Amino acid sequence: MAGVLRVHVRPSAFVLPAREKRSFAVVGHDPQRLTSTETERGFRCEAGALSIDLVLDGFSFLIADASGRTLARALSIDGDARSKYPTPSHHAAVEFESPAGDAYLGFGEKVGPLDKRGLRFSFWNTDVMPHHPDTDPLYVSIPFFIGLRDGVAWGCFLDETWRSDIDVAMTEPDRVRWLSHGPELDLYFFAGPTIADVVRRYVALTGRAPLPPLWALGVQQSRWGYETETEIRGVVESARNAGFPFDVVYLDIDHQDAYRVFTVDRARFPDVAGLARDCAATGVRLVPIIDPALKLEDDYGVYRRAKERDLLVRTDRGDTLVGAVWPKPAVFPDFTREETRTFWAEEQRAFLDHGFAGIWIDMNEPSCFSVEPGPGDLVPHGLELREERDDPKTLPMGAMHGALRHREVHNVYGLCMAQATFEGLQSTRPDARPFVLSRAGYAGIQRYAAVWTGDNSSYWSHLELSMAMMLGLGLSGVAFSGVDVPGFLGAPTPELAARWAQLASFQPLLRFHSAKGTPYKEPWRLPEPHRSIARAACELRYRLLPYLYTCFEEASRTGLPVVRPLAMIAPDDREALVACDQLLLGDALLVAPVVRPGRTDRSVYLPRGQWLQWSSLRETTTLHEGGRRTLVEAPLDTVPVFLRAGEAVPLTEPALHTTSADWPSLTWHLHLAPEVRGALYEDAGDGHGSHRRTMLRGTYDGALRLVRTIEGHRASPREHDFLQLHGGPRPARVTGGRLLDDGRIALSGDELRVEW
Ligand code: MIG
Repeated sequence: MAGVLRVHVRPSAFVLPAREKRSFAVVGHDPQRLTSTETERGFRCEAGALSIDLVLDGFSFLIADASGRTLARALSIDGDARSKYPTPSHHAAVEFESPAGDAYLGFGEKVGPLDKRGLRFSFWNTDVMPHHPDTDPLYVSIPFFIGLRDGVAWGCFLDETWRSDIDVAMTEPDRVRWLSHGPELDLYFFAGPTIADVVRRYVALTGRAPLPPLWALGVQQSRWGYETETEIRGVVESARNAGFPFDVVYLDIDHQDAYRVFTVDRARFPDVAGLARDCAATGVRLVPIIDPALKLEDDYGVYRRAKERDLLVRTDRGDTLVGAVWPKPAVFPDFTREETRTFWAEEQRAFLDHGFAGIWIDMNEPSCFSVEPGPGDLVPHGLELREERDDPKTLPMGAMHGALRHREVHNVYGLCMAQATFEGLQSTRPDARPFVLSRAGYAGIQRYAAVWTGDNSSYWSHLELSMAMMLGLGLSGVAFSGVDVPGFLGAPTPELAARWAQLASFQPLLRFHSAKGTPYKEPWRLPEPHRSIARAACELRYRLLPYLYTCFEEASRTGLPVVRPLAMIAPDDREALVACDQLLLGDALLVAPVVRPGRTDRSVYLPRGQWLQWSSLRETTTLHEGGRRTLVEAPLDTVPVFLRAGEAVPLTEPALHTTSADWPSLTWHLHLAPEVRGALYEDAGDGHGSHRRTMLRGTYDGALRLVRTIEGHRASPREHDFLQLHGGPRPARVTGGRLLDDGRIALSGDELRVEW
């Protein structure tokens, strides 16, 4: 692929024989033709937009782009391998030069600010509850980062599923050191020059996210645990009675019969199919949780069949590994094998017949509370398998997935389970788009699932942190992400819950979720005025869906994230880089929610250009010149939002739930500027049928000339789109449309001219 260069190094090749590489992440690498020439100290290879200069004494290399600009300089590669029973121990590391001022973004699901310089992280999927603003590692591992030097971006992906540790100029201020616990380094470098270029290339390599069904972008309601069918009916009824729009209710582990996955407890849920039907009648879908571990019990069919077909993870000795999670004792399907994924899809098929719309997968790091008879005993002669870096909450490092050790495939267990779940949904219902929500993942997880950031807490600090986390995920290919609103653990004040709902309406995945033992956190249970504020936030979400859905369609085509850091439009602006308590939604909207208690104003950094204040998407008010900080009013019922100059954002009317993405009513909100543009993608909201893409393009120089082009064969359900102009006086004359009393223009043709 042009602009992508793979460097595969085996520093310990003299000890370990080469194995054929099986990548779990890479789906789209077509190697470029390399031309190589000798240089004084080594040789130089050129491929597409990138070149690499290798220095052979001591081994280092330099990556440059087509214009000769140095992107990365690897100062050293080192490695070590020793044979040690039962697996050899090894490591391989690369060290990059890191001049002061270089920034590092991405890294998948990580805490901390957007720029991770000065921090240190590990890639090792981990179930942590509770986690804190400095907890690392968490559930998802995406060993990828974007380097930023003087506004020019490059990318680096270490496609190693082993644990790896990266020191981002923390220990040594001018070095980035990345150490994998595997024997080799399979590195991909990506050319910029923009952040978007790097993300697009990374996503082309690791796979695009499919467009989710529209309903998955609606409000989702969850709690561990709604324990009975009656309770779920009550949830739906009280939400509807309180006028709260929503699309999804989740069933957490309490729906299962004694924690046997793919079963339903008949005493507490006597008629799930009936429940699903009744929910559907009010526009609500059911999404149950599925954990990977199977209860070891001979009369449990799923276990029996998995065992008979030899699909379970084994111990080092070769017998079935037995652990304990919610089901005790429990065994673990080996999702790294295709036959296990096929088996899973078959088991899931019957379960889906209850009328479930999607699947939520949890505990797939995998989480394992304890192992029988104890990891130390798994190895004969008292040899210890546990290592210093061992993780007590997962499988033993030496456990076997086919011929591979757990320590090598641990990080892809969740990805492979997501693949099984996704492909199962796809084969069961070829006419529907799958929706899978996963807790764990590895690079490429976007192909199969949305990701939520696990067990956060109802703290203001977690509300603030959620933005940098979603931004990091988005830059790492995961556009569809969300955090539990208003925090899984703990008890939010009504103020925190209201503020959280305000940010959440702009989150790619909007799910209310809370933990057993915490107070009920459904937004309609809030006292006034917080309840109305939360309801307004949910309504805003439904108004926003035409724009949001268009952003998702773009993400599925290009890989660009839905929520984006300011750095994407202002890569050489330090202030924009550090402002990660605010975000961009697509190209057009900047959202700066209040994330501190008691505040009724908000300091916002606006990048260069003009921004029209459009708080809570109500009226547009002040026009702000960017490139500086501004203090704006943000009383409790207000979330500061800004519309970027020249952008047109399509909105619809609030609704109680989604239906299709053929919006019955649609208004474009355009911020007048010399060049204007807007986009809208519409289709049935699910399935693989026809679509219609509307593009607005135009100029404004006292008069506005706007051209609308439509692509795709889908007919529009509307007679008119409306256009609302912002940032100018009331128009005097309109051709190609009709000026209405409320100041909007009903568009009648594909060419519009407005004069003042
Ligand atoms: O050990 O299924 O992160 O969202 O509600 C806890 C119960 C297991 C952890 C998930 C959380 C879910 C909970 N699960």
